Amino acid sequence: MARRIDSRSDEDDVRVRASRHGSRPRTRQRPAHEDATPGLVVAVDRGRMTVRVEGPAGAPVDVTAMRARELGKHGVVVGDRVRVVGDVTGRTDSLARIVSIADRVTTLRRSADDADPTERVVVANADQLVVVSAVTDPDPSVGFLDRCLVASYAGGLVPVLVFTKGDLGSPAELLVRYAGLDVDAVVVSLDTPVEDVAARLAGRTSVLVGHSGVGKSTLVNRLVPGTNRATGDVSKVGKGRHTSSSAVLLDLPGGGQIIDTPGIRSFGLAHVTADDVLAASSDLAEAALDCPPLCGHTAEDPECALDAWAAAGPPARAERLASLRRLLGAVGQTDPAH
Ligand SMILES: Nc1nc2c(ncn2[C@@H]2O[C@H](COP(=O)(O)OP(=O)(O)OP(=O)(O)O)[C@@H](O)[C@H]2O)c(=O)[nH]1
Ligand SMILES: [Mg+2]
Repeated sequence: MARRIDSRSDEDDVRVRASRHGSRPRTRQRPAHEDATPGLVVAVDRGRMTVRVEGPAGAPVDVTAMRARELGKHGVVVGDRVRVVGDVTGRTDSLARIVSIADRVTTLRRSADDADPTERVVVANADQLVVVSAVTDPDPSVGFLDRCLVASYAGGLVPVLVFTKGDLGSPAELLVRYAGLDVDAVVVSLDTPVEDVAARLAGRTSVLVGHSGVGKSTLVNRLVPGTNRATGDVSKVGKGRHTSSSAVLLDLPGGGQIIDTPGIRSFGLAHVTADDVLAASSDLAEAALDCPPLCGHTAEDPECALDAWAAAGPPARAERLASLRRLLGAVGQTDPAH
């Protein structure tokens, strides 16, 4: 098939317009910014981004940047790989412009709440979602944990559960609840080392999510020595107080990166389907090919092929299916009470 190839370059595409100030060539498309500097968004704070670029000596330099108008409505989140132009020295009061955003490899999304089911991107390009829950203080919300796991599968991230405050209570009930899923779970407390967590984070980009006060920033401070993320008083949680107010990416000493995020109360899944979740498990996704169209894969779906899949294997399969169906119960919800 013949294809028309448009060989004009951006520079050819120039309109000349007379103005009060004389004629000035105007490009319809902006230059391609081939000389733009690549960088990684490590923080976003009210429209101002911190972009980490490689400085002249090869050392990382943090540059403050804004979105260029040509990005349109495309948002920029922590973890985005971008290109910046302008002042990339990182000097005080310098400002660069983000002119392009690379396609995201993974996208952790959540919908805000019932009144506003708009999808929000939490972070980009993370490969692991660390779902943090305290054993107690604040009390765990298993519904919330389930929804985080669903978002993780739907967004292409590998989930890990971290139960904090093991010094204040027993994690046994939580561990039993999630044993049927193929999810790694770690228990931490202030009086034990964080090596187990560090080992799971090495070489990966992980994002921490969880309710306010569960100990995300406390964990980050322990994992990245020299970091001083503010940590808060749990008694103030629930009164509109979040200790951390924006997401921040930090380098881990053992390689890899960790992203601390502000506590969230809910994890709406308005845009997730049962098949998005199943897609994360190749064996289940394959078994589900025999399901009728639009099968929701729940126990109430009469011809769901996953029942036959479970019956044909060892008892662990039935347990896994039951766990998965519990998670699927959260699919399609915007802002459940908990
Ligand atoms: N006893 C005990 N307290 C902990 C543990 N981890 C964190 N804390 C305390 O829990 C409180 C809240 O910790 P933060 O690290 O601020 O919690 P966060 O998840 O970052 O909260 P937000 O930033 O609001 O989302 C602080 O007082 C911590 O000292 C733990 O393992 N055991
Ligand atoms: Mg915090």
